[in-house]
Amino acid sequence: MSDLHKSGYVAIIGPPNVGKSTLLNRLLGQKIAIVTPKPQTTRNRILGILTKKQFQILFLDTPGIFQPAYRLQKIMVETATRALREADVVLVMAEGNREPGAEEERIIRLVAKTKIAAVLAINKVDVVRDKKVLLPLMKCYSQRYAFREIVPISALKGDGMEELLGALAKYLPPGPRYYPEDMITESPERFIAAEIIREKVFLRTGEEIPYAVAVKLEEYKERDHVLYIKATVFVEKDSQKGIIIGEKGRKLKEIGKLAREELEATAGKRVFLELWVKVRPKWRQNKRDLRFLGYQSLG
Ligand SMILES: Nc1nc2c(ncn2[C@@H]2O[C@H](COP(=O)(O)OP(=O)(O)O)[C@@H](O)[C@H]2O)c(=O)[nH]1
Ligand SMILES: [Mg+2]
Repeated sequence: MSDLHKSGYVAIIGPPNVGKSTLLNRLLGQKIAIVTPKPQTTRNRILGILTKKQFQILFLDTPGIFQPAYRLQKIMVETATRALREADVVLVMAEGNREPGAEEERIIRLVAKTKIAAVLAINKVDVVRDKKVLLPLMKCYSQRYAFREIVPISALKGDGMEELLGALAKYLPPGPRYYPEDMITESPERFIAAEIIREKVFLRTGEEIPYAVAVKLEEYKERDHVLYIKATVFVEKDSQKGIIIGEKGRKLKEIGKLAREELEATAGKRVFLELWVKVRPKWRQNKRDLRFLGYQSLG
């Protein structure tokens, strides 16, 4: 390995729904983080490892940064700000069809406090009709903060990925690989399975339901090339339980089918999925419930 090899942590930071998880999956060429059109999909810190000849980037996908209202949201925002503080390079994400507002300002202030090298990616340029607006927007951001580089991208289409990686690699510290080159993430398969189920709940329910949902894996075992997965979908109220189960259990069946299909594709084997719905009042506020469901304040 040459002396030039670089490696380090890149925290992906931004407001909810800007495309952080989409970008992580795109860069890795594999889905390790769930993505939905709804804000606050990601709740944990997710490590994605990208190994190239000259560098290894340890991406930290994070929940969005926003004003938290309840304990789960506080843990989410804490998780993001902590990843930000621990990073070697910060990748701030913004949207191409949005002027910087209060959310963006708040994030810029947090980044400024750390003094860590920051690269700005302006995402979703595929939906920016008039590309002429990008230049003034980039200028506007550069006046607000000394970003080392500003790169327009489309995480969805894969545009600007090489430019972005080049920009990030420039500011990585020299160092050896931290992880084996064939490793993509540290997330256990069980975690990803629970996340896939949660993603399908997010996609198939509206209003407040997604935010009141947590998924806990009860069983994950392989027998005769078949994966048996049993999971509980937790909600806060009976009414939410009713909506998720649906008329004659149709909604839950639909969620289960979507999840099973993706789990089978990911695992490359048949999956037998059993889903249960349980009510746990106010779990989003309760410390013990949150810990039980895998949401823990990192300090
Ligand atoms: N048009 C467009 N949509 C995108 C792009 N990147 C992400 N999205 C969409 O934005 C929504 C939120 O994406 P997600 O990755 O979950 O955002 P996160 O909350 O920042 O992690 C999803 O519906 C994505 O499909 C992009 O480059 N272009
Ligand atoms: Mg996300």
